[in-house]
Amino acid sequence: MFVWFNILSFSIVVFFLLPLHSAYGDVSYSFPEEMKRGSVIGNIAKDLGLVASRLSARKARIDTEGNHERYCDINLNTGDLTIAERIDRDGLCGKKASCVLKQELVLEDPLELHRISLHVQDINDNSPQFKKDIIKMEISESAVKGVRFSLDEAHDADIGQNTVQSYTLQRNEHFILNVKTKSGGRKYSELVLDKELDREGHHEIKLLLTAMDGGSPQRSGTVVIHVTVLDKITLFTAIHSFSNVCLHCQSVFATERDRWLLNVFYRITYIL
Ligand SMILES: [Ca+2]
Ligand SMILES: [Ca+2]
Ligand SMILES: [Ca+2]
Repeated sequence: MFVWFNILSFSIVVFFLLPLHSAYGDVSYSFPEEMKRGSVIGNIAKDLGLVASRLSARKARIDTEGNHERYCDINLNTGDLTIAERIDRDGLCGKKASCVLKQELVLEDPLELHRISLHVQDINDNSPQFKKDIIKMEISESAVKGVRFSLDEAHDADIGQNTVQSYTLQRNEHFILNVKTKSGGRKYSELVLDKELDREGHHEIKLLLTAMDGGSPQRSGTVVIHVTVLDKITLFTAIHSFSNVCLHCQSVFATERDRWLLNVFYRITYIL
């Protein structure tokens, strides 16, 4: 009698506790972000071995874990799991390598719970962007070949190959581009002086810098680099130390053909 009583007690405990505390099975789906509302992710009734025609009678519904948004819905006639809300991986998971949303399938009669994991894959729906439309730089014409200038990094809300992979610089006479990678894999670029500047040749240079991602189709973003070429400090100093060699100075200014320096020269002449 003692043995039978214990077996009976155990059976009662199991019968009442199992449906309340345990999910019968979990299911997961992997699909791209930004699918249209109503798109079918999979057939959850089939995947869990449920009879689709009984879903309505069993009051099947999708629930969220905690206070999260309900991202999917169930078609009670077919058992299809469908998209209920826009799923933007970039906004929901940022730079995380994996983006998993948790939902639940609840059947009320009899009570049955199944956890659903939605693995959201990144698509290339963002272009690289620079913080500003223009990068302003001032470089002296005394800068030597090989000198480097760091440029602002472009950002892209996507991940992996869909984020910034390379930069290109518009072809020009004076600068080349050096692309570098930070420890986390982020890419940025440097402007490298390849041929020395001459203010009298060009006192302003405009270059187009393009950042590209590695997605398909590829997306890009641009910024204008505006370089102002500054005069050599030595010439500027020469004007200030101007004393009794005015004719010599005139020849220097004439050779330089520099409008700004000539203005200074005329002013000094007037004082004299
Ligand atoms: Ca997105
Ligand atoms: Ca992108
Ligand atoms: Ca994306």
